[in-house]
Amino acid sequence: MYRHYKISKIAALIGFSAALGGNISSALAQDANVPRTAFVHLFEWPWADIATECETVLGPKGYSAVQVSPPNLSIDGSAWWTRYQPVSYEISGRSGDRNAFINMVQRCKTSGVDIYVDAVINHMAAWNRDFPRVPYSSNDFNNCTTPINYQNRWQVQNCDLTGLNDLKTGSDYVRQKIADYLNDMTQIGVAGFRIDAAKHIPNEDIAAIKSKLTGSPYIFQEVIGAYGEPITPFEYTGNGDVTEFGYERAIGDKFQNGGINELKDLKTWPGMLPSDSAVVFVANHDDERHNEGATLTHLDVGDLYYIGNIFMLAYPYGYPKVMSGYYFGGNFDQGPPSSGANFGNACGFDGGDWVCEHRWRGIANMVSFRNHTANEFMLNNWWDDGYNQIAFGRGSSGFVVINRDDNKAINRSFQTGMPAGEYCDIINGNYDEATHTCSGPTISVNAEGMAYFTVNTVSASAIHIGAKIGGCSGSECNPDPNPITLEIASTAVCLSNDQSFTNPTVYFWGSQPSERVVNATWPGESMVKKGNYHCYDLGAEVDAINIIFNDNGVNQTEDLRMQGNHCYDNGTWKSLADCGFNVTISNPSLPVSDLAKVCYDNNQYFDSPTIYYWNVVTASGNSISDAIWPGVSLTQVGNQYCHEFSESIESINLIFSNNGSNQTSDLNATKQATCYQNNTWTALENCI
Ligand code: ARE
Ligand code: CA
Repeated sequence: MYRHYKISKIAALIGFSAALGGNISSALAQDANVPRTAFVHLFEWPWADIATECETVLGPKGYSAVQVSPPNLSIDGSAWWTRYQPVSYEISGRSGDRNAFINMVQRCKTSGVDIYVDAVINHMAAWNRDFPRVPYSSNDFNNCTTPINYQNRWQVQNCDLTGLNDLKTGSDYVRQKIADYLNDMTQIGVAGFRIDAAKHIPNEDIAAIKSKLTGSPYIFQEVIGAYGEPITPFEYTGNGDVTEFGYERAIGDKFQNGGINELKDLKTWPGMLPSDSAVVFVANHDDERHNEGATLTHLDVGDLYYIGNIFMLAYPYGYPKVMSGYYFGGNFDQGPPSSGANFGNACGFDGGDWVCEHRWRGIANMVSFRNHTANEFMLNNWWDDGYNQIAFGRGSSGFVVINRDDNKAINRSFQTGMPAGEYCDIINGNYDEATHTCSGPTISVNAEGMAYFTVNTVSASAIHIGAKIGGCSGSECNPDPNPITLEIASTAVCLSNDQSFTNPTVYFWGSQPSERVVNATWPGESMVKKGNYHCYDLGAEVDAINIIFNDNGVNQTEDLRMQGNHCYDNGTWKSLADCGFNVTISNPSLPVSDLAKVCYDNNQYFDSPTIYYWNVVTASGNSISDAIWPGVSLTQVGNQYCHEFSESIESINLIFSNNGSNQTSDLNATKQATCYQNNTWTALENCI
């Protein structure tokens, strides 16, 4: 839903070409009909510098937006982090004054680029609790100064974060002051907000602030998901997008330590946010300083960081943010260079102090790749060498080859899925949109979609439909939203249309575990058209099931057995993802197994959720003895807290409590409904 908003932003850009001033070569400009789907964090950049950058680089290269550093008044000091210590909501600070800020917002907008403000609203500066310029006084703050234990939900949200005065975001006065600040930004033309330290604000407080906002700004929340912590990123998706730190960690691990082939299914790894709720990044301003080693950053030797960014921009998951900072020579506190990259200083590749990752050719051009492939938000034609060499397609719109190997070049042909023609290798050359020519090497795709790539160690090649030599023509320029970008439940079974059935029908029987799915009656259930496939949702996860596809009782396939892979494509079983579907799993981390799991959403926010049970009736008749009060502690699984019994249960009496205090009333679960969510029992599969 949020992704949709960003893509529909194109409407707002009509007239963009006409609005291009004399200082931009329209040859470079991205077509106004192409969506903008990736943004950049210009960390600590001055407003005047950002305005110029929008006009000369970001607009033409197709960036959607810039995340800017907190614009409001903060404590004095040269360290970068002073800006995370607000003293007022007036716009004033190191990057410039209010007028310069307004000027930037307008000029960026004219260039097709939005501004997202980093909104520091969880706290004020670490000094006395008196901020007359808002005004806030001691009454407007929470009163917990003990260091935060991240295992304790209450402390995370109510205690001072490293000494920063924690605002009472539960109070209407505070919420209104924050909303007034954000509305002032919106009125200036700011299009979105990063909610800093969102984990430290209860999600309902953010919702309450959001309800006071004018317009419909884009919102993404900084919530660092961490194993074992009670507060999860999932809690915040109702308010807007959320940062997916699991993605940053995965990229850091696989690109640094090897095994990037394992990133193929990254978007479905347990615990990952749904794609349309996730903001993804290779590094952020905190981790490039403090998490070097685990995070891929510009400090990495060689081009790992470069190709990691190329992967991010090619891989169909989340809303990518390119980090763009400055060199700090090991001094983690060091503030920014005293002049901007366009005003006296320069980018690193020109000998300056700003890193300017967003201008690196392969990164800047991959933004265009992502934009031009947005209609086909899918992954196909995957290839890997089993370790550090990968290649994949984005429908018929783009293809990328990434070589992370230190010793071995790639020299081979790939099925690209793309229309025949000559394409600019946008990692190694620039495409000129006006003349449809390429400044570097080209790749030729033959009539069968095959193309030969030579890719050296730790480098990449990429081609896309928007960078075809001579220009693309007709529908190939704008392929229909690929059918296979359709969402599908992980419990569905799909059939390709090569059978030419008029009324595709699926007959099924003998599910394992038995009883998970009731046998169909011949000829079975009719299947619904999904792009090039027909699908039927079995409604439950099965380990295996027998299947016959038929034409409403007429032509039929032989007896098939579906086990693991759910898409019957041209005579072979493939995964739904390999058929290109965007697979939705209600909660990827809640595996359905024969073992009975009882789960609780902990909507009472217990610190130590515990289950006490008695009268357990098992399917086998074996007895399970009653728990001893207050029972056993629950284990966090995704958004739920669960207890797994050693065997299937039929029914059970239980009480959830906070390790003995604040207990629920006596509850009873049945085998059909073992998840207690929003105070009602539901099937485990329905729990989110
Ligand atoms: C500075 C000094 C401190 C001093 C404090 C008050 O460095 O020594 O105590 O001022 O005087 C940034 C800097 C901080 C800086 C702060 C204010 O990083 O060093 O403190 O500005 O000037 C947690 C939060 C997460 C937060 C990270 C850094 O959950 O929200 O810590 N990230 C954002 C920004 C930061 C910013 C702030 C919040 C504050 O991105 O740049 O701080 O506005 C586990 C947990 C995480 C936790 C992480 C680190 O992984 O799961 O939740 O992140 O540990 O503690
Ligand atoms: Ca708080």
